[in-house]
Amino acid sequence: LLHDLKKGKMSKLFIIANRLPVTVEETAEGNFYRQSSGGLVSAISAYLRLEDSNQFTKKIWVGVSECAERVWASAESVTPPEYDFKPVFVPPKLYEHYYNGFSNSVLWPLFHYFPSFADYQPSYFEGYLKVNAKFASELERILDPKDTVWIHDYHLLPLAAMLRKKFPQLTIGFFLHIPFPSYELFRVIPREWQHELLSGMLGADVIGFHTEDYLQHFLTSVRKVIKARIDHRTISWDGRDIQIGDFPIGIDYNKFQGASSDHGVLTKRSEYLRSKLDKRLIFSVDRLDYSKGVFNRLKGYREFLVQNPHYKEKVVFALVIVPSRDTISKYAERKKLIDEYIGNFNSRYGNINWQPVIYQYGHLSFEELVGMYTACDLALITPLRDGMNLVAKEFVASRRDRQGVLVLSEMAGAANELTEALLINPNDRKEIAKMIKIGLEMTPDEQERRMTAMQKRLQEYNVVTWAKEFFTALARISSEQMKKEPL
Ligand code: GDG
Repeated sequence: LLHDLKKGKMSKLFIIANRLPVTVEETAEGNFYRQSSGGLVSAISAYLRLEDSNQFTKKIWVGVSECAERVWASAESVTPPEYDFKPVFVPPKLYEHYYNGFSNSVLWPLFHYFPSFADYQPSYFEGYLKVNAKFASELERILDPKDTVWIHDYHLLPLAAMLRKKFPQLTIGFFLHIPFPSYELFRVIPREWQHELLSGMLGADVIGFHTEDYLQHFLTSVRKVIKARIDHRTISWDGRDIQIGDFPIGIDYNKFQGASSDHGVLTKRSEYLRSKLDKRLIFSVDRLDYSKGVFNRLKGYREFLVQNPHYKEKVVFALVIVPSRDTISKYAERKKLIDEYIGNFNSRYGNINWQPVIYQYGHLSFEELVGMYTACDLALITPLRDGMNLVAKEFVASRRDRQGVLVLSEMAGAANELTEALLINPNDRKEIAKMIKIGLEMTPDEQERRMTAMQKRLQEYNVVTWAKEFFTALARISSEQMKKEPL
């Protein structure tokens, strides 16, 4: 009790992520906040809307603003948000080095096992540290030592240690949304940087990963690079104990189950069902990213058509690619290659009446997304590497009819939980082809059996369970830490 009193119950929660969950839209009527989408934003906003997060006196999301300070200041809120925003303004050149540079041209490719795509420019790393220091100095002005800070993702690996220096008592959690790679990959980063990144993460009290494998890889790197003492899931470093845990991120299950009977979703669903006529429908949606395995997917589908010519004109593959990071050359090049590949595919395998691939390069509205999840016969999700993959979980949660088949790459974190999916190796196009056929021919009873098992798991371990488990671990360690301090 004394420790509770000492810490006080009036704690604010700071969510710290690269981007804010809103963008400011400039219109003739004025500037308005608009909610943005993406894996991290969907998960954290779902938690912040819930009762459980009201244990904090205030909830503040801190992230880089996509617009200039002047535009931000002139924006009006359309719907009152459940939490506050604290924008961090970063000059464009510096942001370029931090975001397109170190975050997405070093850490992202390396952590997704694309070492040849990494570009180790010292200026990128300098920019990365500078932006992290900028976050730290902005936070120092508004933080109280009894607050709780939850830092997210690979853009902010050094931040926990920067904050720890200023606030030794602060409760800090860190969660990594992408894989942590094997030490053999991590060690290719210049040694000094390795040390800075790992010791940066160790500034937190709890460090969370999606899977046990990522956690083990991290421990190996800490053992080799930092030489800290490790006892099972506790690291002792710099006079403190740090807890490591696997917390597979969940989704807002009820939102997706409920959405399948929304008027807007049902309208979209019937539109899609009408336009596919008597054809079977395969669906996929992801950001334009080399880690998502779009070519492997298309090659697997082509193999399926070659091996099963009687499916020609009886199946269509709706492939949606959402623009992402298009100012990075590796991403822009990929867009061109995909366009060409699909053009060739359709002209060689299709005819005047039928296109085997329907391709959209653009964002779907929520109604279109769930309309597609519920109209398709099969979701084809084939990343080469993926921290978790929320699309797979959302597809399963949307299927109130308990029909539909999920073909999922075993390289996605989600494969650990969605074991009733048809799991494939994304490099094995013959296996992809085989599973498409098995999936399209699966009996309704078998589809229902698999869907029911997966839905039960997703309903039990949803986004709230995920956040609660993380906060429970954080509360436990911060109270233990406090017991050690003199009263
Ligand atoms: C990172 C990790 C990890 C996508 N397209 C549209 C749309 N989305 C929404 C989906 C889903 C989210 O964006 C994508 O989440 P993913 O998990 O599939 O992928 P990343 O963006 O790479 O997320 C990933 C995640 O963080 C969470 O930890 O699972 O491994 O890479 O929610 O629904 N939403 C709408 N239209 C679209 O066109 N409305």
